[in-house]
Amino acid sequence: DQSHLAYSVGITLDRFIKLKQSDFPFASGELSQLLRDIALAAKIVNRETNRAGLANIGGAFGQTNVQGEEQQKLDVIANIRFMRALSKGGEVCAIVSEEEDAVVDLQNNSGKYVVAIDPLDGSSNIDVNISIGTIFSIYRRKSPIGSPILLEDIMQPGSEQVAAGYVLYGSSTMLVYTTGFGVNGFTYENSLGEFFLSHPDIQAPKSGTIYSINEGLQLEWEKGIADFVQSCKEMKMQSRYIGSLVADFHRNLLKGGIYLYPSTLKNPSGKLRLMYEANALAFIIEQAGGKASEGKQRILDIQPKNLHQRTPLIIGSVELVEQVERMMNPME
Ligand code: AHM
Ligand code: MG
Repeated sequence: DQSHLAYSVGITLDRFIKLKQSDFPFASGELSQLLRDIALAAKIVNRETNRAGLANIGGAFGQTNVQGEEQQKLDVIANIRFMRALSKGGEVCAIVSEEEDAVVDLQNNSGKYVVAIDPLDGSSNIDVNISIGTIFSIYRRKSPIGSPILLEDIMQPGSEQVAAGYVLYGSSTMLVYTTGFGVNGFTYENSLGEFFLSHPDIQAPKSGTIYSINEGLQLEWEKGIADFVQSCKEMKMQSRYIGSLVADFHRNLLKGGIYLYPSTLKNPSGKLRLMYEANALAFIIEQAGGKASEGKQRILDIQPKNLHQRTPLIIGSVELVEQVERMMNPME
């Protein structure tokens, strides 16, 4: 088994990034450094996540602990850690984060990259010890280096991503990323403090038997979605839904399946955010041979209009996503 071999040979994330640096058209090392900055913040968040129960940092934001220090929720801590890593690193000029209302302009005009990030997704799972994740997208700025950032640097469609990835804080912690040359996964080895290549060149199965959707919202779905889920049941597929996007996505990526967060009556654009949830996973699934759609359109082709805009997300094995698209658009 190839992945086991790579693991036992021990290719660390740092070494892998270095080996792959020549893949980049502008191989000056900044993107490599940026990926390493993200990996470092991920290690810190992993540590905080692991001791969340012990350190009593799973509690509500705003409370103070016995030392009188402000107690912070883990998603706030994660945001601070990633913000710090990205701003100290020097490669980034602006950040869009789920935890920040506005664009964070780092006032670093020499930074080449813009990062969109959900520092800790699946927040409802934090307090109950279920997998959570970090999701990130990296774009090259459009405006000239050395000048102040412009709106066009920020509002780029997902097709412009130069790299994207996620960290899954699960039964193991993993970092999975792409720079547009396939998808590779790394597993964190706690005692060594390193990510090791464990899942080289991940390929999404063309089809699968898993479907993941919040069925509690069934009465709010449009007909195509309801028809698809009914067909999953008729085929006796497996229903699996953690309610933690990274974890649901990761399982389906490896095993074959589909994740859906469709439009509902209450939320016509669904729940998930285009810029820091959907786009990164869409880039990854396409790089792995799968597909991501909002029903009609490719996720990566959506031109964002505002930072926190939502999009329906149908993502996973190519044959299953295409089946949903056909059921949602029966006249075409
Ligand atoms: P969050 O950004 O507030 O954590 O919400 C995103 C999460 C995803 O991880 C998950 O897939 C989805 O919300 C679950 O939503 P629901 O509880 O409506 O099924
Ligand atoms: Mg989120």
